[in-house]
Amino acid sequence: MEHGILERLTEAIIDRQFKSTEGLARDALEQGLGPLDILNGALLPAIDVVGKDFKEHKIFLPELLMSVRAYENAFKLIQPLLAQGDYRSKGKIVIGTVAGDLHDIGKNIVGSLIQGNGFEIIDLGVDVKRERFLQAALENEAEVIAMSALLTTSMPEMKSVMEDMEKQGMRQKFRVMIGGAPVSQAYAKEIGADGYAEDAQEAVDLVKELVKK
Ligand code: B1M
Repeated sequence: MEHGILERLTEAIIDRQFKSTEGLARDALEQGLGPLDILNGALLPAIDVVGKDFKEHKIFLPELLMSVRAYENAFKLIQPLLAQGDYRSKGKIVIGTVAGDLHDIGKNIVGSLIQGNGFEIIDLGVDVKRERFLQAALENEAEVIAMSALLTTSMPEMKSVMEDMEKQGMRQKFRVMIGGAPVSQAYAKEIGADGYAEDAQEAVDLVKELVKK
């Protein structure tokens, strides 16, 4: 199996070559690599590097945005493949990034993998106002509300959604799961969520558990 292609794709994302990354991802697929090989072998390691460079002020927001665009050009090619799976819906999941937060790379991976495992995803996008989660879950008769947050400043929105559910007497109607870099199991417990997942695979396992209950 050709490994050079994953390294080239990783470097292209880090080097902000957003015009070449879709083609490189296509080449990787044509060489027989699977969507998860590409995600775990190139896309996520590249975001890790640019994330560290951003934190250490080696790159600034415009450069970070260009790397994200390079990532997205490759991800949009593999996303439908990640989401392919058993289409008899095992349950409906409403997912979104909480209000005040525009980060969606992790949320999109989590949503795609959950969908690929046979669940129906209702993706509300980013900066989702708190009332929208509950409204969408009711409209779609969803089993689970899944919230993502990447900012310490947006995390408290998760608690507000829980409080709104309580106030409206809807807490028992839906299972709630949360995730994102600053979120933790302890925080899930603190706000009364039903579960926390550290990464996309854990999120899939958690959804399966929650829907069983
Ligand atoms: Co921003 N950003 N960002 N950013 N950004 C972080 C999060 C930060 C840690 C960087 C830093 O300073 N070191 C920092 C937050 C600090 C904090 O609050 N503690 C930060 C900041 C400060 C900001 C801005 C304020 C910067 C500014 O404007 N000065 C601004 C805020 C904008 C806003 O949201 N209102 C901002 C903007 C941006 C971009 C737009 C440039 C871009 C986002 C683009 C996009 O998402 N479309 C961006 C990026 C890319 C990052 C970093 C570099 C990477 C995040 C990422 O996508 N990681 C990030 C630093 C870092 O994490 N190293 C950073 C890859 C992704 C696969 O991981 O999202 O953690 P993650 O998802 C994982 C798990 O967390 C989990 O599974 C996923 C897959 O394994 N998971 C779930 C996620 N959601 C889940 C939900 C679940 C279960 C699991 O169930 C529901």
